[in-house]
Amino acid sequence: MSIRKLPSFPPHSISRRSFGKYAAIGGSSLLLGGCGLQLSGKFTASDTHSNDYPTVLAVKHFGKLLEQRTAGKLGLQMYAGGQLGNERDTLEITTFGGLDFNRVNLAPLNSIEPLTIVAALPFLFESTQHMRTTLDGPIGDEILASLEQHGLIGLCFYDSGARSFYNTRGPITKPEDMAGLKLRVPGSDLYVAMVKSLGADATPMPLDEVYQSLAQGVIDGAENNWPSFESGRHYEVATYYSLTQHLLAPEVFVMSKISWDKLSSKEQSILRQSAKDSVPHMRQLWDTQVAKSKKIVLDSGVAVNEVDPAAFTNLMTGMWDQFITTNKQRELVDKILSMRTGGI
Ligand code: GTR
Repeated sequence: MSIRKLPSFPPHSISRRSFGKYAAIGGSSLLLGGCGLQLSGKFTASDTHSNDYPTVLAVKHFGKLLEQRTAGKLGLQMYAGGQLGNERDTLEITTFGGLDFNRVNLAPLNSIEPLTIVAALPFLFESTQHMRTTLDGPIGDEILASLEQHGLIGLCFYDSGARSFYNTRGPITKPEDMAGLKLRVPGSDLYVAMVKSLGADATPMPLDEVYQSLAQGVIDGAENNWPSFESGRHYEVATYYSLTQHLLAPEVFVMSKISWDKLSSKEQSILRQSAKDSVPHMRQLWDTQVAKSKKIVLDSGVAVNEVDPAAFTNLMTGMWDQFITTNKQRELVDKILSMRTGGI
């Protein structure tokens, strides 16, 4: 009798809210059975963002390529807007094969796989180009491959721009301005430490709770890129956006290893190639969306300010060593630094 090794997800229970959403589309019994939903004969995919967000459009584009290249045998049904739950919950469901695909940020993977921490370090990438070149090559492939032991097939990275702080109180120009601010972060110890290193308080919380928490004063601010700041309507309540640009961490597109293992090797290679081919398309969508979101935010009267990055860089890179604890992580960080054109 063969015993299937379960993915090494850290202790966590799927929230009742996510489980309810998931069960509503017929997933509860399948969750226990550990096989993909395959409603209407199609693979299922989850994304926290709304239907017109670049990550969602890119995954749909991937689905079309897959359908064309397999003469309609394989296709995809997207559940956008967090319909099936938050990223952490849906990731766990994906590892158990209850969902076939998931597009998430690196943050929820940080507690699962140490190599994902590398690409999520603040002020590591000097530019979008540096991030793209690094992750398009062997370093990116190594990080994606590290997910397999956790029940996930890493397919590709997507752009996520630069994350900066926004809040309801006033402009942040130096770390001292952040003292006492209560800032939302995704559920990742790395993010908590980043915010603490600047002297603010960190509150981990799923993305879909941020708008209301800002409006009710439960938190003073958060950090994210232009498109998320805009599409979540956070700019309507947090009217100060301070361009710290501390993180250029990418998004990741993953597949359940359980679903993957059911495919022939020919189908697997078509699928992998289709994911890679969706990346240039996503980058175009992304650049267009950043420009659109910027305009909406600026037109709304949000006070946007530049910062002198030096003080932020010193404090935030000062905490790298807490998280870079293995030789492999160190090796990748050193390689990434050596690929900077502006020097280390
Ligand atoms: C966005 C990202 C989401 C999610 C979100 C967050 O930029 O696209 O996947 O991670 O940030 O802050 O939770």
